[in-house]
Amino acid sequence: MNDTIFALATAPGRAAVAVIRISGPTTFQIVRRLTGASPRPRLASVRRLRDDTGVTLDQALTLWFPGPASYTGEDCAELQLHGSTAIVDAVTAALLAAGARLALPGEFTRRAFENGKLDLGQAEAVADLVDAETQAQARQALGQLGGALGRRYDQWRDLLLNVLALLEAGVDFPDEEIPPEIAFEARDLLTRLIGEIDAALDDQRRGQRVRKGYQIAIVGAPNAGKSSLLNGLIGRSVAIVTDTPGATRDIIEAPIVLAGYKVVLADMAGLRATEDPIEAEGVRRARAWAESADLRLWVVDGAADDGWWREASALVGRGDICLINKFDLGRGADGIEAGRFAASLGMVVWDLSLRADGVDRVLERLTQKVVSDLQGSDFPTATRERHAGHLRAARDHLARAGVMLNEPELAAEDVRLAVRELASVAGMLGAEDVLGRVFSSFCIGK
Ligand SMILES: Nc1nc2c(ncn2[C@@H]2O[C@H](COP(=O)(O)OP(=O)(O)OP(=O)(O)O)[C@@H](O)[C@H]2O)c(=O)[nH]1
Ligand SMILES: [Mg+2]
Repeated sequence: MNDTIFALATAPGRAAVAVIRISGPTTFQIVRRLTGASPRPRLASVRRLRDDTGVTLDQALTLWFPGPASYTGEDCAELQLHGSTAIVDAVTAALLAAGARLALPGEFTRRAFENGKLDLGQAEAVADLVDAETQAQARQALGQLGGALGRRYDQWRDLLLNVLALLEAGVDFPDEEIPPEIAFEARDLLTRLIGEIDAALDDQRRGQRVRKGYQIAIVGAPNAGKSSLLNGLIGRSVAIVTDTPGATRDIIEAPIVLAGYKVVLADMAGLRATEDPIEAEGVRRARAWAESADLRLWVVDGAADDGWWREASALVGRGDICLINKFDLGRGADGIEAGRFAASLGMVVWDLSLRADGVDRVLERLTQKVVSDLQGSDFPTATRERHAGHLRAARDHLARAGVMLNEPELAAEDVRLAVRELASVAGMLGAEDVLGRVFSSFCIGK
């Protein structure tokens, strides 16, 4: 059986109220020992808390939730204390003396998961909800907490169980080929499922982008106006702007919120071949960041004709944005050639001047771009790489099953493995190390 755990559920430090949560088999005795009275289920009562020597520790609002109708499914209690460090410390000492121990990060939610109160996707959603900084992140986490993720996987599992039933019928004809109508129906279901999983995998970055923030790399040659753009977009001068090329070396990341979505902008070193080892390291880091970003904003000095625009041309592609800057200085060969090159790749090209009204125009169009990339009518099927990994593995098993329908026993084995992969997303086959990894990222008290 589990022991009894407790933790401060509110942020540490001075506050009006501090909430300590307790969960486990001896919760009732512990609350009675501290308050001198038996708690009543789901009823708030103001009680004087005392330690074993009878010294009053605080006057607190106490709540008692007998299991299984509680967050963890175990007996739980909440002590709403006056929010001073002194009181929290004194009550902590009294709880330790009463035999409870401090909870590990995520341990309450882990117990809820183990008692069947939540599936693993919902438990992850609890952590995401606590971490949410934008409304879009909170909305996504709430959808996942409401079971939106789990329902998709349940539907797929049901379909696969139908396929298994078909294949098992095929196994009953040991000496013959699997009857063609059964093979046909099984293949049909498998193809449909593989198509749906492929679509979900295509879509999987959307869920992760909302959760982690949409990463935009501001790339380009030195002196193009990258740092000017970053400063303009965030409305503060965090990056140094000078007319000396090669000013920026480190990656400067700045979070902003566009239409409720978290976006991370990164300004970086201008790309060029250089002898300076510090600048060269900056260029190497810039390339790496830009390659893994969700979008590259390619800034070109449109008035130049030194050909430096070519330095970034291998990094960008369709879906990225080419921003030809310094319109106020007129157009040099670079602006014209880079614009043609970008258009030939199917990139969007914005011709503007950051000195004039360019920043506002970028902000407006960038917001549209982020909304159209992140908004979806469906709940995303994968909000973490863990989900996508199981989806890819399930898809591989189904593809193998599809070409082995003539050997229904082997095909059925692959379908069973695919079912396992899908079930793992909800944590139904939770391997200990996976659970450990998921719950250790929580804060204590959740
Ligand atoms: N005339 C004009 N100058 C601009 C415009 N945008 C930026 N500049 C100037 O161009 C110079 C370089 O700007 P930065 O923002 O530092 O360029 P960068 O791309 O960050 O340069 P590195 O950090 O060296 O790679 C500065 O002197 C800016 O004031 C513009 O629209 N018009
Ligand atoms: Mg710069």
